[in-house]
Amino acid sequence: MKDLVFSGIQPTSDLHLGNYLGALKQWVAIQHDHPCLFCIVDLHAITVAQDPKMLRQNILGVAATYLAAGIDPKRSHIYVQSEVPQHAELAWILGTITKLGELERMTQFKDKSGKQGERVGLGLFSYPVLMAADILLYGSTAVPVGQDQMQHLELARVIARRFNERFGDTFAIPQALIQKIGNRIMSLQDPAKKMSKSDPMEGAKILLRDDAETIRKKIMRAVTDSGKGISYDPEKKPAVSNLMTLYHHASGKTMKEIEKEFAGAGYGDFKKAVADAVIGMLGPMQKRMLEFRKNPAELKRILDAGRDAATEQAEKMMRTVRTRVGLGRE
Ligand code: AQP
Repeated sequence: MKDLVFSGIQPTSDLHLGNYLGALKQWVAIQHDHPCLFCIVDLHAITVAQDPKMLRQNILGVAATYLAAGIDPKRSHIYVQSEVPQHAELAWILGTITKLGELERMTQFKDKSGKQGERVGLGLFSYPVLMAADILLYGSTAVPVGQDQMQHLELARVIARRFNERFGDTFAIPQALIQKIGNRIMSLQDPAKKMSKSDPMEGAKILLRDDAETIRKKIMRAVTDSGKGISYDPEKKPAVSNLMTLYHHASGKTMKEIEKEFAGAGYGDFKKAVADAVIGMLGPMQKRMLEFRKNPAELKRILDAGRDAATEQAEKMMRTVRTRVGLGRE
């Protein structure tokens, strides 16, 4: 049987190149061989304070980005998480079998709660339980993720097994789909940190909507490593290796080919080539993004259809879950 694929992105702001290379690009390829659900995870987004008006705009922006990147709504369902309330219902149930210690170990919680201090909410703590619910609700067996989400996916597997042992075989155990190169695109200003939507440093990330001039400026100003030479070594040359990863994805060339192409070249020439390639890769997508944003009726039709299809599948699973757990009445 073909794997059912589930994945999602938080509409916390405009998406960046890390989201594209670590998630969207993979999704576009996968959808040709697998049934897919691609969610805009707005319930996850509110685990960090959001401006309500901006959140609504970002939801539509992310939907338009999915489509512009090449997600085909005839093949895959695109929908908004909060419009399928079964996600939150299952998260509550799974929360009752998740241990506090398991959640305390999550690095994303430690990172994000550190930034929020006393204001840190319960939602941020239980974020991985909602993510487990997202995946298990549809019996998804394959979840494309970047490196940063691997720990959460591992916890989803633990929770699924625990539920199955306690209440009978209900959930498929999901596997991560992780690509070799590009699963962790790093900040252009600090190659020790991943490129992240919430990074306040503008130059750290390339937004998918950045114009050619902005992309060029950000890449030309990207930090490089000490020493010379363009060689792929994420340990010793993390900044250059990160730029090589962008070039690899944008040009389709292997790391060996890139090293050969720039043998003896300086960082300046290399960065120019990276900028040209990234601009070339994003250009057509940006045009499509604008077209979808200008056509709200089409966007609405796609999201409505996605919501209806997802709800039907989710409710089927929830009927089984409620019965197994003994909730409600017969
Ligand atoms: N830097 C990255 N490199 C590769 N993949 C990445 N992803 C995110 N950053 C990178 C992948 O994008 C998908 C969606 O992520 P998300 O928006 O749900 O949450 P996130 O991982 O927390 O993304 P950000 O950009 O860092 O957002 P903020 O700053 O809001 O937390 C996931 O598949 C993720 O792996």
